[in-house]
Amino acid sequence: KSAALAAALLGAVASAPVHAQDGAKKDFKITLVPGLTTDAFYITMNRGAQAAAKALGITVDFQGAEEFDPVLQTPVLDAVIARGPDAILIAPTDATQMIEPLRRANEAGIPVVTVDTFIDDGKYQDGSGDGDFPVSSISSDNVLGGRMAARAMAEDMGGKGKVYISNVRPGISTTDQREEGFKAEMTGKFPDIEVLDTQYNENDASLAASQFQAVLARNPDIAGVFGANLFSAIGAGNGVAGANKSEDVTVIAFDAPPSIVDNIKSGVVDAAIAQHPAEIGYYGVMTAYAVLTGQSVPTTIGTGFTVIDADNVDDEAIAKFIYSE
Ligand code: T6T
Repeated sequence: KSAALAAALLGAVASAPVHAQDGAKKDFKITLVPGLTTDAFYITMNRGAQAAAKALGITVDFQGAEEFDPVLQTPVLDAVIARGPDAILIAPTDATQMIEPLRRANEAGIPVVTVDTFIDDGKYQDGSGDGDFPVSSISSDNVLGGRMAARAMAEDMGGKGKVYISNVRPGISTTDQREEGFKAEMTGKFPDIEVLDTQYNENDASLAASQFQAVLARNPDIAGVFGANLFSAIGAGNGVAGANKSEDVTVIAFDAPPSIVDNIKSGVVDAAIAQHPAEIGYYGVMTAYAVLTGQSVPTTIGTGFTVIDADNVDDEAIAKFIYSE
């Protein structure tokens, strides 16, 4: 029966009318606007985007600011819109503040796909919210990632002790969701772990490191730090190592640049929740291409995680999840 159904479906595909846009322009130009240009996470995302561009025979360029800041990202975006690419992939640096700048792209007829971070509630094309217009959101499930970080931390700490989250700033969809997931998991499943106030570091690893010293001074029994993104995690690791506290303090990192991998090998970082940024870039470009060639697309695409720790850090299968620089 199922063979007959499959044959019927194949027949239907084979006899489907040729899409009206086949034979139309295909040498599309897409711009990828990262959260910032000098971040291994976005550099890796661009690697995936370039792989997709090559497969499709189209062009993707990478234009961004040097810091993760909506005030700096907006003029970059305006300049990109003025050049009129066929589509924009963007990691918006603030869920609310980037809605109006991105509306200008939409009004200029340029399809917008958000990658990594999102605007508004991240649920697009559902008829609700000011930022409903992007065609798709391609990202990690950051609430889940935060929960995974909490589980890794609780396991390493034996389920009890004081911890805090080192985070960038409120208003960023990804890092807000990681914090939400981390706290929900700790509150719901690990009642003997106390989560202290979050320390916001403005994406500055040095500030994140000095914040560890300050938290340690107030809480000599601090037992864990969750670095909720690459710079927070590098700072947390440096702060803990600088205070000679690696034996007593569990560090869980979000993101997996080479320096965090080195810190796992040396025992400063206990585990990293690696995102799959190359997948985000690859599927972001594929999604934009689908839209440009008249296909319908999923409004959200979720990419996965790989947990890296001392047990698997040297495995061959892990190497492809270490970010490029
Ligand atoms: O963690 C990533 C990204 O997912 C987040 O939105 C911002 O920070 C990073 O780029 C790492 O620095």
